[in-house]
Amino acid sequence: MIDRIEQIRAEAERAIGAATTLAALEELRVRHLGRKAELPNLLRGVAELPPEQRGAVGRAANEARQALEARIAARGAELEAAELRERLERDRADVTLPGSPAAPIGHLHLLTATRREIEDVFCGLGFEVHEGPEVELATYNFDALNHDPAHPARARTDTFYVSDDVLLRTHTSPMQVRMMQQHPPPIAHIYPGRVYRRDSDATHTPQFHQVEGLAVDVDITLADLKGTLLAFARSIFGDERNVRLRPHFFPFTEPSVEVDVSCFACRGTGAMADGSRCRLCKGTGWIEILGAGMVDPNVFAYVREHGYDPEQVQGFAFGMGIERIAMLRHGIPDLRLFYDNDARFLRQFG
Ligand code: 2NL
Repeated sequence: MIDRIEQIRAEAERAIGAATTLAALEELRVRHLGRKAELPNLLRGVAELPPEQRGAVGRAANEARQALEARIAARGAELEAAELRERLERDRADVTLPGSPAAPIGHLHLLTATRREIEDVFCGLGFEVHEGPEVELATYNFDALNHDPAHPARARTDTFYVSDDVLLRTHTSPMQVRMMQQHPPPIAHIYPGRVYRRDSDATHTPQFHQVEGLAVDVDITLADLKGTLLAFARSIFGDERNVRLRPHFFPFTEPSVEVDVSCFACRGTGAMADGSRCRLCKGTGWIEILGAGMVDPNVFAYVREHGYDPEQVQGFAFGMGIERIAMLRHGIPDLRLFYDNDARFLRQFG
C-alpha cells in the first residue's frame, strides 16, 4: 500500500514538473487529487484498514497529497509568471513612437495662414505671386510711385532709413515697379510681404504685412478691378458679400478708391436680428478692406522703356493689410496680439 502511494506520488510529481500550460496542470490536479482520483480514495479507505496499518498508510497518503498540492501550486506560479512574461514580450510597445496617425505638432500662425489663403484666391484668378527685398531704394519706394517730394511718408519720423537713399520698404509697391522693369505687359501679379513704418499703438505696429496687386494690359478697366476684388471678398468673407468703391486719393493711382465689403455680421443691413446697431460695421452695413485704383500714367512713365507706354497700357493696382483682413474676419480687437506670441491666443486659430 505504501509502495503504491509512493508510486502515485512519484508519477504525479514528474507529470506536474513536465506540465507546460495552466490548463494541463489543472487536468493533472483533477486526475490526482480530484474526487474520483486514487490517492483521495486511498485516504478515504484508511478507516477500513487493519489498525496496525492505519497510521503509516494515513501518514504516507496525507504527505503525498500535501506534497502534490504544494508542487501544483509552485508549478502553477511558475507557469503564470512565464505566461505573463510571454504576453508582455508579445505586446511590447515603444512608448516613444508617435501616435498613429501622428498628432500634429503646432500649426501655422494666423497671419501666415491668412496670407496663404489670399495667395490662393489670386492664384485661382490667374495672378502670379512674387516676393521682393524688404530693404529698398528710396527711389523705388517713393519716387517711382509718383510720391510728391514733400510727401510726409518720406520723413525720417515716419520711415526707417538705413542710409540717405536706402530704407525699409513702407509698402510692397516697389516690387510692382521692379517687376514692370523685368516683365513687359500683360502682367497680373500679387506681392505679399513685410513692410515697415515708424508707428506703434493698438492699430499700428512698426512691422506689418501687405499684399499688393497689379494687373496691366491694353484694355484693363475699373470694372476688371471691381470684379477681381468682388471675387476676392467673396472667397475670404463669404459668397453672399458685395463690394463698393468709394473715391479716395493715393499718389500712385488715378482714379483711386477705397473698397468696402458688405458687413458679414449683419449681412449688410447695419442692424442685428434684435434691432440693435451692428458693432462690426457701426451700423453702416459696410467695412473698409483695402485701397485700390487705376495705375497713374506717371508710374507707367517711370517704366516706359520697358514696354509701359502710358498712352498704350492701363491697369489696376490694389493694396491691403494682411493683419486687417485677419482681424476683421476673426474679430481680433488688438493688432499687437499677432506679435505677442501668447500661445493661448495663437492656438485658437490652429
Ligand atoms: C492701401 C492702399 C494701394 C497701390 C496700393 C500701387 C502700386 C503701384 C502702382 C499703383 Cl507700383 N498702385 N499700389 C495702389 C492703390 C492702393 O494700397 O490701403 N494699402 C494698405
